[in-house]
Amino acid sequence: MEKIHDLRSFMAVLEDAGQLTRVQKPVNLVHELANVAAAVARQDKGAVIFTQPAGASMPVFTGAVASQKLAALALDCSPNEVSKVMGRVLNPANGIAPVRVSDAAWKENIITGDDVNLAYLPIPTHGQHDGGPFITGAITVAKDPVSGRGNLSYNRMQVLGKRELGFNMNEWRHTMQFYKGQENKNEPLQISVAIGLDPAIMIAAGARSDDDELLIAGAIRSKGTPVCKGVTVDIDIPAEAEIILEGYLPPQERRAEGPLAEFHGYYGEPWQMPVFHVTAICHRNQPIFQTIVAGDSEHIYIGNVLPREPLLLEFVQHVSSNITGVHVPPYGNGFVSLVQLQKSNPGEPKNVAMAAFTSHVNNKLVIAVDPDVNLYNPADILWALNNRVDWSRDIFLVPGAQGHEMDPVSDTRGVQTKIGIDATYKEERRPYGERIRYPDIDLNEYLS
Ligand SMILES: Cc1cc2nc3c(=O)[nH]c(=O)nc-3n(C[C@H](O)[C@H](O)[C@H](O)COP(=O)(O)O)c2cc1C
Ligand SMILES: [Mn+2]
Repeated sequence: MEKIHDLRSFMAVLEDAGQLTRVQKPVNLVHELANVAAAVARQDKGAVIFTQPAGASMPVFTGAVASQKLAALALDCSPNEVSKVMGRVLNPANGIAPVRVSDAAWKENIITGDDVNLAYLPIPTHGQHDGGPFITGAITVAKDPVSGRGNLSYNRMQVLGKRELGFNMNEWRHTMQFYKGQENKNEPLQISVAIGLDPAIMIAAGARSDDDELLIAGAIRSKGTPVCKGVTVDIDIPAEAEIILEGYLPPQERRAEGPLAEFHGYYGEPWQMPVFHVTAICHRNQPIFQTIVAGDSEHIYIGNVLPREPLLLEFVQHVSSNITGVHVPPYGNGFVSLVQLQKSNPGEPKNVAMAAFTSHVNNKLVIAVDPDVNLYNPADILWALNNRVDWSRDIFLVPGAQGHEMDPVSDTRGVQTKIGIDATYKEERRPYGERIRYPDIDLNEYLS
């Protein structure tokens, strides 16, 4: 298999694996592109390249990491090894620092000054009630003006003008801390934005590290990410990106941006946010634009599934040596954790569920299942809930616990009730034999 080092080599890997859907039809960037991309993800047809969206100057790629299969291809492992590999690469001891190089692929085309115009980029309007076109599949590459360390993050950016983007960042983000430090000195924060990337960088940016998240991308590829200094900013930027935006966030400036489809499955509210003034657009020849369909599976995979599963595994293994798998399912919006175990004691699944809760504040529903239940198949999880749970004996509620403030059922401070469910088979109650199984068949052997 070709080694992945940029978006193009990843697309070649996807193509070989039959995991790249090509859409030649000139879809509209407003709603239609996102609708098609979300349908492709739902039907498990891999990532998508829109070769010629209507009126666009370049193709648009999306769905890089929208399923377990795709995450496995991105990480060069098998689907059931994903959480183990993430555990290895998120361990700070395994980080590999970026490597400075003198030239970058994206320096092939440099647009600066008055020539900068965001209309040049095919920025989609994704959801029906989104406030307008948003850059959602880009990585902010920033530098701490105090320590000089780098940082990766996702920040949705709404087009507000020819060279201005609303720049969303929550209070506790590293990039916000850098910005606040500059604002206190009445100085701007320089930033760069990389679009069209090796999925190692996309996955790394979804994690939060106290060090530069590019060390995680290095760990994924067992090789330091090549980085190159910007044209108008003093930041080390991944050299093999398709497109780079450079610019700054001036102090004391806020504008409304939003709403946008949020991770919990509703539209959010407009926020008052800093403004990104773009000073340069650079790109490779024949660039590929990349986007993420907000509120859909790729968003949850990168933000919740991949960065959280290693800690979930560590926490449940602390109370049980019988764990056979864990999964944070993307359809659970990051509120659900599944744990699979070969229990040796009737009380063990509930202890495992209690441990799972403590792995992340967002956990609201934890389900413990047996090894014969497929963690990646929602229908199998529902089968276990229906056929192995007595609702008064096998669940426990934790009222008044802390969850995510944006969880639609918690109060505005995130206070909510959590529920743990032992969905394992209780042999002592009523004996059953084996589950019905019609084994998987390669239909290519039967259909022609
Ligand atoms: C697709 C996606 C979009 C996101 N959008 C935003 C956003 O608009 N604002 C924000 O503050 N965090 C957003 N996040 C979360 C952060 O980017 C992410 O948690 C990151 O680790 C923050 O890193 P930092 O603390 O190093 O800045 C998003 C995450 C994902 C996966
Ligand atoms: Mn960080």
